[in-house]
Formats: sequence, C-alpha cells, structure tokens
Amino acid sequence: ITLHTLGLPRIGKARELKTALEGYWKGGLSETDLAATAREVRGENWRLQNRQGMSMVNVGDFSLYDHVLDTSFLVGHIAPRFAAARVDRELDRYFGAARGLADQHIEPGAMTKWFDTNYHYIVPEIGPSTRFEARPAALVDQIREAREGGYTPKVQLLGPVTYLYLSRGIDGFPVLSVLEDLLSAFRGILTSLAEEGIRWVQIDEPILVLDTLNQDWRQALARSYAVLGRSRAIPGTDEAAGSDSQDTPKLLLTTYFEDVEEELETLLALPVDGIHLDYQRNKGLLDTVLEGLGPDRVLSLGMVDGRSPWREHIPALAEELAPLYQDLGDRLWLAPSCNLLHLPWSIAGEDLPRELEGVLGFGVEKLQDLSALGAVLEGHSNHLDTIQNRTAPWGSEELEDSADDLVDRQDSSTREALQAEALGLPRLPTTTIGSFPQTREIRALRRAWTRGELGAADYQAAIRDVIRENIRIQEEIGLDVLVHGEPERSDMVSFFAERLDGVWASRGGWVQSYGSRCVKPPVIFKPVSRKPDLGWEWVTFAQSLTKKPVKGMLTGPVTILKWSFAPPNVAPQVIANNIARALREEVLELETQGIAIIQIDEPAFREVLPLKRSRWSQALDWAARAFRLSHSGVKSETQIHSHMCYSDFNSIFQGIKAMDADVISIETSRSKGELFAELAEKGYTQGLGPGVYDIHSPLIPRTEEIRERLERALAHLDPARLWVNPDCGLKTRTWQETRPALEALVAAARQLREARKPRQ
Ligand code: THG
Ligand code: ZN
Repeated sequence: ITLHTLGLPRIGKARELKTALEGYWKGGLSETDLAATAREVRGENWRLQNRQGMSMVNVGDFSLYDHVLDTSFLVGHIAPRFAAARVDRELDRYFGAARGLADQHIEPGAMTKWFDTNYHYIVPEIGPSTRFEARPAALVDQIREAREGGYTPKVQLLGPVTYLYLSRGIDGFPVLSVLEDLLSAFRGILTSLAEEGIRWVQIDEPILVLDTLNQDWRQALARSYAVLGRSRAIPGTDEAAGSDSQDTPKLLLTTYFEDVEEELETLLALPVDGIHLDYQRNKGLLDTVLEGLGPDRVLSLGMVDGRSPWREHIPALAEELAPLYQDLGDRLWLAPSCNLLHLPWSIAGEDLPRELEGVLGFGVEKLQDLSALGAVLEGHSNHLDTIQNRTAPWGSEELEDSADDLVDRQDSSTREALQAEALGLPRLPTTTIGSFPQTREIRALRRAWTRGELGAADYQAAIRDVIRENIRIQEEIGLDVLVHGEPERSDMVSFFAERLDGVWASRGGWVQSYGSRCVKPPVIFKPVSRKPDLGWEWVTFAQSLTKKPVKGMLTGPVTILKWSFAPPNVAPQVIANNIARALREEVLELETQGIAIIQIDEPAFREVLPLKRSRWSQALDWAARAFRLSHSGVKSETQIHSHMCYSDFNSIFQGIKAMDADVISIETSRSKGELFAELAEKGYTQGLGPGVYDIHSPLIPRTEEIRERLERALAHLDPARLWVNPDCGLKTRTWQETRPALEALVAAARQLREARKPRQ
C-alpha cells in the first residue's frame, strides 16, 4: 500500500532552523552554515519518512520562512519593491520580502493566517505589473539532494488557484486576471519536474473545502487543471499528454482541513490522477467519491489527524478501511490528513501524565501510526498486538454543554453609570494593554526560577521589585489605569495552561507560527480546574502600591482553547465553557480582593470562525457565551475589559456585542476613521480603546499624531466611552521606546481633555 505525507514540520526537531535563521539575520552565521542546517533538516525529514515506510519522500515542503512566499519565488513573482531592493545576496531579497528591509524603508509583505490554523503566511501582492515565470532551480536542487540520499521524491506544490485565492489584489486588482500567465509558469515547472524524472506531484488546493467559492473560482480550477492535468497539451504540440505518459508527472490533488461537500462535483471533474481527502471529515461522501473516481485514479485518504496530537485507534480504522482497500487495491493511498507542519516533531522524551501515555503523539508518532495502519491492512496482523485503544480521558459526565450558571449582567447603561461613579476616572482615560517590556533581566529571572536555580522567596521578591518599578514608572508618566506589567508571564496561553489542572504543557512541543517564530500549544486533556490561583496575587500586590486602579489581566477562554490542542470528540463550546468556569473563579477572586477593572483578553476570538461560513453564526454564539461565562457573577460596578489584536470586526460583530464587555481595546493602526463610522453605524455602544499607536514598530509616536487619531475616533464615538491606549501589549519593546511613547499618549489625552472642557 502506498504511504506518503503531505509535508513535515520544518523548523527542526530541536528548532535547529530557528536558531540558524536568527543567527543568520543577526549576522553571526554565514549563508553556507544556514544552508547546511536547512539541508540537515530536509535530510532528517526524509530519513524519517523512509524509516516509517513512506513510499515516497516529499520535496518542496521545506521552507526557510514560508511556503507561500516560496511559491511566489518559484513562479518568479516578486513584488516590485523587493525586486528593486539593493541586497548583498539573493537570499536577503527573500528574507526582505518576509521581514522588510528597514534600512531601505521597505515594508514586508503582509502576513495572515493559513486557513484556520495558527500558521501565518506571507500574502502575495498581485497588480497590473505582475508577471510570472518558472524558476524551478531551487526546487530541482532539492530533488537532486533527495535522490543523492537514495530517496524517491514526490514534489509538493501549492496549487495555482489556492495561491491566487490567498493573494491580495493591489487596489482591488482582480487577481484571477493573471491566471493564464501563472498557469504557463506552472506548466514550465511541471516540464522541469518531468525532466528530473518526477513521477508524482502533490498539488495542494485546500480552497476546495470552502463553502464560499463562486463560479469564477470554480472556473479557474477547471481551467487550471485542464491546462496542468491529465488532458494537458504538451507544450509546443497539439498532442494531449494522456494519463499513462511517463514523461510528465502525475498530479495528486490534495484537500484538507474540512470536507469537500460543497465542491465535490468541481473536484471530481478535475482531470487529475489522484485526489486526497481528510478521511474522518469526508466519510459520508466516500460513496460519491468512489463513483466519480473512475477506474484509474488514485484515492489518498488522510487517516491520522495532522492537526491534533491525539492518536487514532488503528485496529478500528483498519477494519473500517478494509472494504475500501479490497475495492481499490493499489489505488488506495494512505497519508496524514494534512501537512504535519501543524504538530510538533515528536513526543519522545516528554514527561507525560499517566493518562496521556500512548494516547498522544506528534509528527513522528503520526507516521508510526500510519505505517502500522498500512501493515494491518496488508495483513501483517502481528502489529495489532502492540496497538491499544487510544481515547482521550475526558469524562463523559462533562460532555453536556449546559451554561445554567451563566448570569446575565445588568444592562450596559446601568453598569456604565455605576462604574463611572465607582472608578471616578477622567474623560479619555489612559491605560496600556497589560504587558511591559520583558527585559533580559526578567527573562533570566524566570529561567532561573524554572530551572530551580532560584528559590521561591527570592523569585517572588525579584518579581515584586519589577512590579514596584512598573507602578512607579506608570505613576510618573501619569497613566490613569495601571497594570502590573506581567513580568511573571512568558506566553499568555502557557502561563495559564500551567496553572490549570487538566492541561499538559510539553517541554519541547514547538509548532511553527511564522518564520522562525514558534508556539508551544498546551494540551487540554480532561476537564480543567483552577489550581489554587492563576496569579491574582501579583495584581493585588501592584494595587497595594497605588491609589489608582490596577487592571487585573487574564487570557480569555476562547483564546486559551484556540491556542491549545483540544481533546477530540468534545464539542468546542463544552471545553470553552469549562475553561471559562475556571477563569471565573479567578475573576471573582480578583473582585473580592478589590480589583475594580478586570481585562479578559481574547486576541484569538475571531479564530473560532470555521472554514465553512455557514457555521460562523453558531460559533460566534458559543464563543461569546463562554466569554460571558468567564465574567458571569461580577458586580455591576466591576468593569470588564477585553483586548483583541485586530480591528476587522465585520465578520465577528455579532460576537463582539454578545461578549457584553464594558470596554474593548483593539488594534487600529490601519484605520483612517472608517472603522469608527462603521462601529457607530452598527450600534456599538460599549467603551472602545482604539490603539493610538503601533507597538510593532520601534518608531516613537508624536503627541500630534496620537491626538489626530483620537479626534478621528471622537468624530463618531461618544467621548464618554473612548479610551486611550497603545494597540497591543508592550512586552516586545524596550523601555527606551515605551516610556516616551506613553508620555506622548498621556500628553495627547490631556490636550484633548483641555480642549474639550466646557467653557465657563
Ligand atoms: N501565543 C500563543 N499562540 C499564538 C500567539 C501567542 N498564536 C498566534 C500568534 N500569537 C502568533 N504569533 C506569535 C508571536 C510571537 C511568537 C510566536 C507566535 C514568539 N515565539 C517565541 C519564539 O519563537 O522565539 C517563543 C515564545 C516562548 O518562549 O513561549 O515570539 O502569542 N500561544
Ligand atoms: Zn494585542
């Protein structure tokens, strides 16, 4: 049986590529050394695929930064500002497109989420001057590298239609208008691959799982595979290549992340040599798929979940699959459901709680399971003995999605009046999002504490010193609502995960988020509960140092859920409500301790939106309900804030309203005021803290700029509901940047208060 993958993690099993990349960017590592690390990572991936019995190894899944950016370079599409940049090495043009070239004032390409994963890609920019050209040299080198290692390569490409779908048309330029030119580049690439003797090309078109494709995109798919697929014309002749032709690679068209229900007809009509589907999500469609597959085509099924660390019950899967294998024989291929990029490398060496032993696996273990499945199907039954039942230990009594304990708050205008009286804040209150610069000293402190080199008392004393200093600085600057600055936290999700029972944090389970950046998603494996505290003592300590209100800061239930691995077979709303209850205990504790403002951050709120638009509304409902549950039961006088790292609320407005927070701070660097008009028009009546400057940039904003931004907001919003804050946490900035920026922010708020004072 043919076994294969749709791509492997590429940051290196111990994040070797991250280290090498950051070394190269800092100037400490040569291009040659970076290339050597890249080669090692590819080699390790091929060895793994080989060892686990994959019939072919993937070439083209490796990337130095991002596979969408790689595709841009592969088809010779480099946005003009990068094409024109002055660089010492061509490699720096690539990194420039990913990270910008600050010395030449060249902005990087925009970055956005890859479907509903936590991976971010560089958005291609398409305009009237866009031209494509096949540039297969780098890919061909990797094919030869794989051959030298003795492997049989399958090449993995991002399909042309998904590539265009993920692109941005400059000033509304219609991206589909460049399709023909792009297809000729792809044809050139396929020709080069044929010359390299490549038999199979995996071509990814995950947009086929969306429920929002219109006729134009369907036509683009049909046209693309008429040109690239089985019936493609051989360039320069009138001849069709035909399915058996040896001199042109066969195409395996892959879809993943969802079912293909809405586009099943579109998909089956494409003249490709095989299709790949996520098995679990497409089970109900398999009969139709088999009918449409025809007598020659390959069906590849994603049998192990590439998005989740839970392992499958292999004997049960084998039993389900047996009739299909009988039917299809060699035409049935097995793979993970999607690229394993979304999982860490391996679970080996991790310290697992007993409940998770044998139940959890990462990339390596997923391939082990896949090859065990293959062996069982082929009748090597000896494998069966070693494979036990693997299920998540989530108690069935917890499966009910009841939120009976959700108490609705008084209406927002009543709360507003009570809070105004209780807090006594000036107009346009100034505050920050929560985190302050994470200096080298603070990181060293936490490291020493985790390694046991620093005792609890010393650690706490040191953190208290940082908090004391943070409060002193904020009072000096003159901010109105203070924060403790979060020196005790590294990652906002891991910090809470470590303090919740039922959540397991791995030691080295890193997943690439973008470029060299990784996250270590915690694993929620049973109903969660709060350990003695979630850290409220740091906040109350900060409050004891000042008369001004100190905001208590938590990460919200939706964000904790979306940035963790969740248990299978438990509805997301059940888990979200469960986390919300644990957080609520902390919220109520903060309130009891005299904290009057509590911020429950939800930067991942919009990530609940499923790929299928038809499921959006329901998702927003449960997400908002979980958020409400996390603050349910607080007094009307207690002000609930939330923060989101974006401002595109169109698709989630219903959810934002339903969260019933008192104040939401958002990112608004892009907004020229239209956002405020939009919010006002839609009936947004809560407090709003539009980010008045971009914390992602080292530039220090001027007071006038900040004032102008606030004036734009004031043109549409009630001045009694406007807050003044940066657009995100300040942990990645230095104090040198932070202090003058916050001084400008306070000055702008004061000037506006003065200007708007009613005259006597
Ligand atoms: N935390 C978690 N998930 C996230 C984010 C987060 N998912 C989406 C978004 N933010 C992704 N963005 C980032 C931003 C920064 C980093 C990773 C993802 C980052 N990572 C450090 C690194 O790779 O060096 C490691 C951080 C650590 O030590 O924990 O800087 O903020 N959970
Ligand atoms: Zn933010």
